[in-house]
Amino acid sequence: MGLKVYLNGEMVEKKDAKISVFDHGLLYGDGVFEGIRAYSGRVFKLREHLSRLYASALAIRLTIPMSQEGLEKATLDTLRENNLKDAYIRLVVTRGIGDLGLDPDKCLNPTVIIITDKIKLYPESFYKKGMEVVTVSTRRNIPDALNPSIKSLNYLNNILAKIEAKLCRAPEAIMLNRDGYVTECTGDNIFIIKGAELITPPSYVGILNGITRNTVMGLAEKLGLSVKEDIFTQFHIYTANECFLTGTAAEIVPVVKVDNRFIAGGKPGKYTVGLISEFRKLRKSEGIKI
Ligand code: PXG
Repeated sequence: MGLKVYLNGEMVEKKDAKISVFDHGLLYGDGVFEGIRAYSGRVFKLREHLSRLYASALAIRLTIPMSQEGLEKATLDTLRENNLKDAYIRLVVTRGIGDLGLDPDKCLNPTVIIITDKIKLYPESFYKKGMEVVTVSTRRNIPDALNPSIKSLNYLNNILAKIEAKLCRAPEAIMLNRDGYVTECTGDNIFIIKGAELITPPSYVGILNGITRNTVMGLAEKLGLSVKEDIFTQFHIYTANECFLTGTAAEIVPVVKVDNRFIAGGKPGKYTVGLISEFRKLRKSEGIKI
């Protein structure tokens, strides 16, 4: 039996998990999503991800046609159906099927999708040796137009930045906001360490409030770091003692090269290494049981 996908209340075979070409998720990127991980039979920060999904939906005036508890159960059921203990989970809610016009009121039923699959991990060398990132010319969406706090299906801003980074042979892009302040990467939040201070851009510069970001801010205090949300520029990255990215897929990845300059001595720093090890302990012990 192949992989099953939850689609509007039913478990369907992967090959039959299809949606209409009139779905506004496809036609306009009108919808919201979440990426979640399960480790050793527990779904990490499931409730936090569900709350963010409902907040994103509320912000775009999309009513998810089931309760948060109902969607939590459907997520766990999908994992059980596929017998997955370590997984990547993708929740997607679109405006649903409408006509070719923009009008969301023509879409009567939102489409609800839960995909669970085996995880693709980043190469272990990223965690041991650190990765390279570049600052790109594509600016992060301005919050007044499309707030980056909304995890919407409109990821073109991030994709354009990713394309630029890859053209520079770097796997990730640092995106600045309109004013030139560092915001985040295309699918990860960014942190720098100066002395014993951990600094990450505040929400108002225009970022997704990462769940891994919040987790790491909590762990940092345990390691004796003081944690500050503050605006900073590329200068502060180039001169930082350490730098790393956080995200559900990436977890915590050290950054050792930025815009072709080695930073932080070209090696993952001691606090970053400590945070990675604390995070790996946490992900095993926490989470909702499948
Ligand atoms: N910023 C952006 C723009 C993101 O999309 C994060 C930060 C990190 O947030 P969390 O809550 O995951 O710590 C994200 C989330 C993927 C993938 O499969 C990852 C994200 C988005 C889309 C795809 O790698 N990251």
